[in-house]
Amino acid sequence: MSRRKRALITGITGQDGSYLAEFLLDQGYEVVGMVRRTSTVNFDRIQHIQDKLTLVAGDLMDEVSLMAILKEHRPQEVYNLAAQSFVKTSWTQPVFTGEVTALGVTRVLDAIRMVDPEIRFYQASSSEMFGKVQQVPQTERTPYYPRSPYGVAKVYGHWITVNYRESYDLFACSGILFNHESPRRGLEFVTHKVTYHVAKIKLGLADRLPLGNLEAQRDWGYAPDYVRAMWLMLQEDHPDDYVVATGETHSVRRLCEVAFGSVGLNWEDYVYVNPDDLRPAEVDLLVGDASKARRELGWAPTVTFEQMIQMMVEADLEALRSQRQPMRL
Ligand code: NAP
Ligand code: G4F
Repeated sequence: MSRRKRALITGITGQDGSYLAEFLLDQGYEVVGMVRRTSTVNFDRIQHIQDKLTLVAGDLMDEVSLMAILKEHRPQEVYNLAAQSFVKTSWTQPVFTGEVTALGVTRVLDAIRMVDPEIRFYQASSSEMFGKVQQVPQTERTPYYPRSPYGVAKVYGHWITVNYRESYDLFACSGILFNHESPRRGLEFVTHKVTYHVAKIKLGLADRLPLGNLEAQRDWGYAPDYVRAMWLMLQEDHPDDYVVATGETHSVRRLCEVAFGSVGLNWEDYVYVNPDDLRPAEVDLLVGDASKARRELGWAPTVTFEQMIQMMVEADLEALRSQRQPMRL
């Protein structure tokens, strides 16, 4: 039997899953990644490490597949990163979002409870749970007021994690992560939508950028910093919940200024408000207080907002120049 620690990641094909897989491999883990059966393979973000991973088919909609994976691969740690994660889509697919993003968490927890209750569990909770914020900045004690079907589903996922910890004594942690971005971010999210358009405009491949609410403010951090926090939580003596955030907030307008400014362009010459990009209900302001994570986990962010946006613009320019798909590597 191998002495290396083994971790299971759901959502390994996503932004965070790919960075967490890299991080755990560097820590000497065997990494098992759960992937959905799709008609077209979408392993772009993990292609470069695919030969070091064990990929297994499963779905958060299907508890049988989760139990089978746990029985066969016997991980000591499970990171549940899989979700329908795009807030806007949660209004057009609210039931599906609830099935995956909310009930999916119960399916994983229940599989753990039945197969091996010693497994340490990480749940990808979200600052979207704070919604119409009741306190500024937001901490682990701030009440939730979700503003989207996605936010509501994440509140369920959060509380079922707390409930299984208290009911069955599982080592179950919830990371309340504020927005985090990278060159691997999906193109539908605002940071990557902006940096990709900046790169296209700079190269003469586009001339306008439609956006929604320019006044929304977010606490944007760098994804590789955030996956480190997930791992740190599962190395503690006791399971707990932690806010992970930079403590700084910026508006979408400021994001545009920084991104266009990084290639010498004035954002106001290109950006226009497209009503289709507005949301039925908005989260106006998110800014997190990660003092508990700093104090107890020794966690701190290493990359500033400006550095990260610059990095994303450069990656998009590079990808477009070499005619690669921009969103992955
Ligand atoms: P992402 O890039 O959208 O990745 C989502 C992952 O979930 C993908 O691998 C996707 O697989 C998988 N997935 C979706 N439905 C599934 C299902 N039914 N069964 C199994 N897998 C499924 O998201 P991310 O940005 O990496 O975020 C990771 C997690 O953190 C998510 O739970 C998200 O809600 C949460 N979160 C993210 C942020 C952030 O700012 N990034 C902040 C707070 C919380 P496919 O590739 O097959 O679609
Ligand atoms: O980039 P976004 O789509 O991210 P959002 O809604 O904050 O959600 C992300 O962060 C959450 C953590 O708080 C995660 F849980 C979730 O999974 C996801 O990763 O939008 C950010 C802000 C919003 O206020 C939105 O209204 O940008 C505003 N925005 C303005 N124009 C836009 C656009 N967002 C998108 N996606 N596209 C636009 O054109």
